[in-house]
Amino acid sequence: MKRVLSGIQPSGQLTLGNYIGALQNFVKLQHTHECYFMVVDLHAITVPQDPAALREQTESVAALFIAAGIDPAKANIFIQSHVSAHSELGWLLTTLSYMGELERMTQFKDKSAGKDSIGTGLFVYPTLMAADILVYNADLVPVGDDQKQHLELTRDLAQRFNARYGEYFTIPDPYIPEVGARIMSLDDASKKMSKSNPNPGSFIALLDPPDVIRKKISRATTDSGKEVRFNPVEKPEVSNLMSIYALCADMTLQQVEQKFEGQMYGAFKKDLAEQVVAKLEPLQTRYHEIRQSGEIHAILKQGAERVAEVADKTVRDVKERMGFVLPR
Ligand code: AQP
Repeated sequence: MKRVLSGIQPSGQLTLGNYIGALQNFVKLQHTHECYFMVVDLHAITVPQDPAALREQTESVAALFIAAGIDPAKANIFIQSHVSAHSELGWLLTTLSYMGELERMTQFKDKSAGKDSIGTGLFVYPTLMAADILVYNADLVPVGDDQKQHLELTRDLAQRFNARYGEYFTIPDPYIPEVGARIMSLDDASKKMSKSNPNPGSFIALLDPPDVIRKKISRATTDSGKEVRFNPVEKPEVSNLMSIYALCADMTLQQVEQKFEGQMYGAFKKDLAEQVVAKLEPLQTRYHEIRQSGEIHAILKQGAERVAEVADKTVRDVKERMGFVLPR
């Protein structure tokens, strides 16, 4: 079985975008791959986080992994900071990286644009991401467009290490999911739906209560036209809502178009809200059960202990190859 690795930052409440773009695929992958799914708290702190919120969000993301259907008996679920090998390999790989290649990262350029002071963590974050992947010698990494460049850097660092110290790291490949939809923001269809967007009306959180979901969808931006027609160029907002409908109701876009032929946006939005509410209801019920039971801590502890065996061995091997004296 090929090894797949992916992570989600606890930088806010998970959104419908995270569910459709990441969690749903994780659930499928666990049946066909050896999976490593983690809550990447060390990445979240590359921008300031409130400690209490970070703690709550980290537990919440982990519980949502399970509520979404990831089975801890099938996939490794853990918190990145519970496995110290990530940070250690991150530093070792940082020393192999060059300023120039990190400066070229478009995500760094975007996130630092117009800021007076830019955190060093944001700058070196791609080398930590490389460590996350290489510490397990993962074969495949599900990546969106914005992460492709970071995976390229990971491959470069792995090849650089192998050339300098002898073949060791697996060179990871991007994994392109069969159904990959990018869900856009409810207030601006040119931006992706993001959990850290300061406007909560821009996203549907997986844990939003039904009335909040109804309100957010009823207020979602639409064009001044009337037809419920899929055309991402001319009607990006309605097309985004149609994608959400199709994914929640398990229909094709054509079926959604036919269903709402001759109907106004208001009727479409009302029905859409009910589809989203129905889709999220079982996940929310399961989530609250998991949080109340407290079982998440034992699952995360077990997950971290299991993966640490692989990760610690990698760090030991890498240090040995680089010339460190290992404790005897
Ligand atoms: N809008 C989206 N549509 C589809 N997939 C999405 N993902 C995120 N937003 C959408 C996928 O969710 C995973 C989470 O990745 P992340 O937490 O590392 O950060 P991100 O991609 O930057 O997600 P957010 O929600 O936008 O977080 P913030 O606001 O903190 O930057 C990834 O697999 C991503 O593709």
